[in-house]
Amino acid sequence: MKLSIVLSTQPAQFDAVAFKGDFECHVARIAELGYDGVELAIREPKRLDGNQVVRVLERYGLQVPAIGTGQAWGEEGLSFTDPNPEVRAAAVQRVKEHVPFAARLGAQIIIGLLRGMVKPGVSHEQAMRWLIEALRECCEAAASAGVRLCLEPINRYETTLVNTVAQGLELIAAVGADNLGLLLDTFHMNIEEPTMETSLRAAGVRLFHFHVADSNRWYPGAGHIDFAHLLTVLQDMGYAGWVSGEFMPQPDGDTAAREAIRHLRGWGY
Ligand code: LER
Ligand code: MN
Repeated sequence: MKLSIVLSTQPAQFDAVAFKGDFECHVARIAELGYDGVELAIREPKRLDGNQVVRVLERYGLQVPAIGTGQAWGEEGLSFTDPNPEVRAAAVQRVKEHVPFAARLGAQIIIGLLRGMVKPGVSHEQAMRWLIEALRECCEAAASAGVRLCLEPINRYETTLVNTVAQGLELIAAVGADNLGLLLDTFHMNIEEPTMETSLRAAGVRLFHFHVADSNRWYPGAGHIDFAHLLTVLQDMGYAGWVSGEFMPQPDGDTAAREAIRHLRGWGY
């Protein structure tokens, strides 16, 4: 099973990222620890020196399974479900701007918090209609470049839109695009799903990407989630995607990244 870890290409507020800051130094360390890839968190692709990023990744032999887009929400407040149409359009535009670099890297694009949440004065139904429209437009733009989108169900304390796997699958059916699937994250699943195994199996072939953090959002092995069991389930499902570490830099980023791979590889996957 291929393992990656989330790495931000610029400083960010989101704290469940083990590595932020000096890009090349972190890429070198991630490769040295034995990871196969890095999941890049990118706020604004236009401001990124893509050639430089690719050079560094090639130098250390790392792949990029997915690009995270949540910083555009966290730092700029962009979302698919904002009552202001200009903000919604800017969020869609931002995803479209991720497509060329994602295509170059062979990476998927993650839609996490960029979907937004139900804002005051907006009904849940209206927010869902905006979300479906936005996803259709983004999926169409991505499909022409052969890029897939991963919608991440996120726990109720972070958003009021799409908290569970069942809601994620309903949304995918409503959007009706073959290149839309789910990113499932053990931290959110531990809060929202009755059992992780049943929900993983329900996602089935629509599981495009997988985030791992333990129950406390520390590295796998620091809490009470049974990762040996989950990896067995993924294998049994024929999951051919990546397992990507998204956890807090606790007690520090380096220790967290080292302990995560030791724990996950320790089961022989
Ligand atoms: C992003 O992948 C995530 O899991 C969210 O919790 C972001 O807040
Ligand atoms: Mn996640």
